[in-house]
Amino acid sequence: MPARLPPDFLSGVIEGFYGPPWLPVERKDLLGHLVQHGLNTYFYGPKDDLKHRSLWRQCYAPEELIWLSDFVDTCIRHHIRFIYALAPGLDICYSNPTELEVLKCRCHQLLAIGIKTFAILFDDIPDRLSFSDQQRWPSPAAAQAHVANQLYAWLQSHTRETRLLFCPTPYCERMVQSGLGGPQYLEILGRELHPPIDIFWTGPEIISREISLDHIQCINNRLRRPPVIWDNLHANDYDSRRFYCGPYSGRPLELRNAVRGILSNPNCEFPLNFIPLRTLGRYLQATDIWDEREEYLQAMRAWHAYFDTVGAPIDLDDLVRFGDCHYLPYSNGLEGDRLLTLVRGFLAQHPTTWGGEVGEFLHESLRWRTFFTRMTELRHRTLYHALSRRIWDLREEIDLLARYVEFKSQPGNADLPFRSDYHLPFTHRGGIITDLQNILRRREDGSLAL
Ligand code: GDL
Repeated sequence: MPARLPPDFLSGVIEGFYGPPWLPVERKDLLGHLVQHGLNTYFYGPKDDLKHRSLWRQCYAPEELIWLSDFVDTCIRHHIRFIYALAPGLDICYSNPTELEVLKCRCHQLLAIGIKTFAILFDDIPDRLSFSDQQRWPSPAAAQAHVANQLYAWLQSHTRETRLLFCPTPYCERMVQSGLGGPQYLEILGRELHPPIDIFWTGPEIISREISLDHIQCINNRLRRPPVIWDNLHANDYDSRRFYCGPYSGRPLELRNAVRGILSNPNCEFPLNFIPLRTLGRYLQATDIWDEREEYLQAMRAWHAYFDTVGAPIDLDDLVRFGDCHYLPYSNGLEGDRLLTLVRGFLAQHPTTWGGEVGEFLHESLRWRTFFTRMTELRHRTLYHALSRRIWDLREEIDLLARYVEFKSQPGNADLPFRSDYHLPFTHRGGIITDLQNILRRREDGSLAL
């Protein structure tokens, strides 16, 4: 049976990451993808749009409203729900009534251009109330619920069709466990926030490998409503070396019926989100089986069409292998794992005992080299630019390993020190970030130590 999701189920994309917001032209492109993949929502909340967060009190100047208004119209034409998010939590004084008036004023301007759905976000903010707020509320949850309820009532008085979403300060289980937001945060919120207001939840973690049904049922009980999943599975703003093009995974199909929506906050680089969006759409429409690897391969076949070059064509298998090296936060794809196993396997042995795997690796490294050259010839330059750092990094490391293996394989070199003229100290893996990274090392049990 295909999933029968209620008409008000939210599915789509959150532009909610740190870093440069997407371009207006990319957002328009996104609408086509949303429609194509059967998704119905776009959420505007880029952390680094000043008027979304740091300058949340300031209305848009008329010239700034032009693109927004135009985009909202386009969303309406495509039957995509546009959600505008405000994040006042960095410095709001909950007990100052003027602050609520400012929020209303911001929404008033946005209502006037056709926006009906709003979100109020309290993520990534100080979790203690100021002295004056403490005189009025016992907890951040109570203060935040008060502001959101007031705003919701005001929005309702303007349009019955309004909807409000709320992002709590602890928005995953680990944050709750660590006491963020104070005792009983979720229970207070569940009790005090008007039931129709939706609450975002990212799962057990900020970046959740899995979100189980049991976990969501437990959250549902505490929030007294099913949450809307803010899914950071494909978000990459926390590590600029990585991006994720693996399939939507780690969420059972039953999850769809246990939540009020699933919205993905994906890679910062817009062109890298083809597979994340396609597989989310397919997951939401899937019948009783979700074969994530098969979905990935199908999606890769479709994405391959974007990889036309000015030279020789890019081989689909090579693209799959590259994608397997940029799969998901907690797992490589098959080919990524195979490469690691191959290289680690023979490098664990003394070079004089190396066998056929070395030849296999060197052959593969040549193939990688050709692939990297082909990628520089992509016609779709914004796609190439989004990939270029990752191509560069992978090329550097595979090339270094190949040089090492070639050197050590030469008679008499097995125990000699190896140096590469192309991977010199300071310019290869240089800089203070690398130096700092090398101070505390992660152990196998996840702890960090000197
Ligand atoms: C977060 C931020 C989000 C960011 C993501 C991944 C939420 C609710 N907030 O904590 O803006 O993109 O992690 O780094 O997820």
